[in-house]
Amino acid sequence: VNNFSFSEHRIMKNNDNAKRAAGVAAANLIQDGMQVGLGTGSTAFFFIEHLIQRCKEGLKIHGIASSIASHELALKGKIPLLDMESIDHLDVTVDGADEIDTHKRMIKGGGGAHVREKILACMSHEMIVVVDETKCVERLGKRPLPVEIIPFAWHATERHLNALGYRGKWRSASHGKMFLTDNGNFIYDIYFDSLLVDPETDNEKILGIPGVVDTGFFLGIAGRVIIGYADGRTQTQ
Ligand code: A5P
Repeated sequence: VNNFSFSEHRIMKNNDNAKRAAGVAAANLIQDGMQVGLGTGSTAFFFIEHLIQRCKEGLKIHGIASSIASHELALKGKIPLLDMESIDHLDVTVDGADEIDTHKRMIKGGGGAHVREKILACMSHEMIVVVDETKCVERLGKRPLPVEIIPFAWHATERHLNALGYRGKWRSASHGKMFLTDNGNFIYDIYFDSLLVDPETDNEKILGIPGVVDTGFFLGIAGRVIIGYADGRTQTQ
């Protein structure tokens, strides 16, 4: 039996207590029989970790992961996993965010997994968002907006984005190579000059460019938001 402890393999970071509190609270909402979308990132990690614990204690669920990393984590923890071809809806998806505003609009994709994350969230009866308090903002746009782009179109798409006034940087992996998503695409991170007034319009403009697979905007998708604090408290909105 692989009796692993995830936390032993990670370096504790500043917000880990807050992230863990949110992740654990979300995992405690999962009920027997649910089909659950598993998010990606350091906060979703704590959710999956606690869900594994609950499954070991007898919780009966099925999961489907939004990234190869989360799939491997869940597989290792023996959460029974589904594949996309076998499902047409999910009860709930639990996932983190890079930023979330007062209207529950989000920027996601810091880990480059936002396309699959959005697919699972939109198949779900509810997307539960788990964040530490630093992710909560009045207005979006301080963090870059990840845009997934088909490699064939990278040059044309960048020119098109720039012509519309969106400027950014291609995400690189180690060794200076282009970062590749789980879907085999590139990520262009758009940096905004000022906070966003109308993310819906920005989203439509960017999505209208051929070569763009999807943006990291999640607009009108979030259900409950569980905010974790460093002292272990959580607040649900
Ligand atoms: C993954 O691509 C992202 O959408 C993450 O869900 C988001 O970046 C939040 O990640 P953290 O919980 O690690 O901040």
